[in-house]
Amino acid sequence: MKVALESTVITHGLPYPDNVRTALALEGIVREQGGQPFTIAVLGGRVRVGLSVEDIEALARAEGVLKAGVRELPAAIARGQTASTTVSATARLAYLHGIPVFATGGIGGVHPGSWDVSQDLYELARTPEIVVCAGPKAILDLPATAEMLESLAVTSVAFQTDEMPAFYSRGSGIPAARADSPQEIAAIYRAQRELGLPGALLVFNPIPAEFELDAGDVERWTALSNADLKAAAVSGKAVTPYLLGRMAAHSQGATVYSNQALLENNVRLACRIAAELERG
Ligand code: PSU
Ligand code: MN
Repeated sequence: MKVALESTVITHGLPYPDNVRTALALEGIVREQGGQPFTIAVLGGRVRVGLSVEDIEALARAEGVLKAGVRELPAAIARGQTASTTVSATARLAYLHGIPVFATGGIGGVHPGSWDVSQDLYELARTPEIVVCAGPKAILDLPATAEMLESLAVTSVAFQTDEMPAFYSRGSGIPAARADSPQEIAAIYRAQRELGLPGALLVFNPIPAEFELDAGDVERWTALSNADLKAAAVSGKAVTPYLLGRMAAHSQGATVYSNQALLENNVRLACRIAAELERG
C-alpha cells in the first residue's frame, strides 16, 4: 500500500524543527500500517517520489526553498532548482507515478475579498487523485471555497460527517456529501473512473475532537492574521505561508500543534483507503 505526502507543509507550513518531526512521524504512520510513504519534492531539478531522512532534514532546514504549485513545476525542473510541492503539484506527481492516494493537512482555496484562488482547486478538477485533507485552511473564505469546488465539479465527501470540516474545527456549517467508510470512498473513486471523469476525489476528514481549537479563538486569530497581511507587503504564493506563520504567532503555537494532529489523522485514513483500493 502506497501513500503520497506533500513537502510544502515541511518548507512553508510548519516551523523548524516541528516540520522535520512531523514529516518523519507521517512517514512512520504509513510504515506502521504496513505501507510505503512517498514524500514528494523536486531536488536539484529532479522529481523525487520518496525522500530519504537526510533529504527531509535538508528540506526542513533550508531557507528560501521554492514553493511549487503545478504551474511552477516545469521551470523548477528545467532550471535544476529545488522546490517543495504543494497540494496541486503533489497530486499531479503522485498520480503520474501510480500512487492514487495522497494525504495532506489543508487544501488551498479562495482567500477572503480577493482574486487569490489556489491552484489546488483547479488541479483537483483535472487530476484523478484521492486527496485526504481536514478541509480548506481556516484562513480562507470557506463558503466561497465550497462554491468553487462545486463549480469545478470536484467530487468531495466528508468522512463520517455531514458538513465540510474547517481544518482546526470539525465543522463549518457548510453541508457536504457524507462517506462512512474507506470501502465507500474506494467505491466512489472507482465510479468516477468508470464515468471517465478527470478529477480528484477530495476527502474531508475532520480533526479529532481532542485537538480541535475553539472556533471563537480561531476566528480571532484569523482576523488578526488577515489584518497583518493587509499591512505587510506580501502577495501571491507568499500569502498562505505568511498567514500560517501569523496564526502560529497569535495562537502561541496552538495552531501548529493542531496542524500536526490533523495531518497524522489524515495519513491514517489515507492508509485505510489505499489498502481498500488495493484489495480491489
Ligand atoms: N496545509 C497546511 N499547511 C500548508 C499547506 C496546506 O496545513 O503549508 C500548503 C499546501 O501545500 C497547499 C498550499 O497546497 O499551502 C496552498 O498554497 P496557495 O494558497 O498559495 O495555493
Ligand atoms: Mn494564492
